[in-house]
Amino acid sequence: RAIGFMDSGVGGLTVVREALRQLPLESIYFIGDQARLPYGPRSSTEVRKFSEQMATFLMKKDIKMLVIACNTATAAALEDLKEKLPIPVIGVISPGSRAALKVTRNRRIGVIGTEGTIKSKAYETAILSKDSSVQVYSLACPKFVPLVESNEYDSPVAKKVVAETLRYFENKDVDTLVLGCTHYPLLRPIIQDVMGSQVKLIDSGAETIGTVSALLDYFDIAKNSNGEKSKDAYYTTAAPKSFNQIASQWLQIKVAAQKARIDQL
Ligand code: DGN
Repeated sequence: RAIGFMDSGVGGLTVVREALRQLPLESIYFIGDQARLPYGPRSSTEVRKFSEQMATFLMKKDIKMLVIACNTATAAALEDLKEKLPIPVIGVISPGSRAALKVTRNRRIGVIGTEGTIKSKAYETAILSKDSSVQVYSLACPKFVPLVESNEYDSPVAKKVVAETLRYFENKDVDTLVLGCTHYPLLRPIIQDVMGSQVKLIDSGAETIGTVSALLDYFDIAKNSNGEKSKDAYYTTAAPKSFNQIASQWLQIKVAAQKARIDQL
């Protein structure tokens, strides 16, 4: 059985990339809800509803574990899906928070994400509940997801937007920055450049796959270790052309996504 991944768009592929690297024998079913992105500005009730629809779609494909490869959806729907689904459900926020605490030395942590994620204070809550002595500086970056989705993530426009947006951190002296949106690792080289090499970037998606791996062992959900892997499948609710382009480039494999119609979710 496959591991299911869901996101509002191509961002979740940054988590899939880590899964392909760290768990090469696991099959992957991915769905991106590109027809309804961005999720960032939507209400949590709406994001919860869309997340449930995507989870139901993947459950019908018979998955053994669900990764909510989207911070916005994790903040809005993790608890709900954990309660409703009979399989383990993993979000990206807790692993990202743990990693930030492990890495920071001066105990000043920055978090960037969508409006939905930042408004929910999910990172602050997760970080401070583990260690209340750290300072957390959070910033919503609503311009970043559209840059990534339009395949502009290494363009001069992207450089300008990222530099302007992250100016907020100029006097915050953070030594660690959580990329609290799964789209942001595609902007990683630019973000690193703007923040300076002394700031450590946390890719919450990459951290999440470590948790997935541990859970596969813990629940003894047969890690596919017989050397065979069934075919991965990618779905998007929009026309697959742009998805395929970004996915093939980012994952370095040929991706031919199928269209999942919203009215069939
Ligand atoms: N990739 C999603 C996240 O991690 O929050 C959100 C992208 C969006 O729809 N704005």
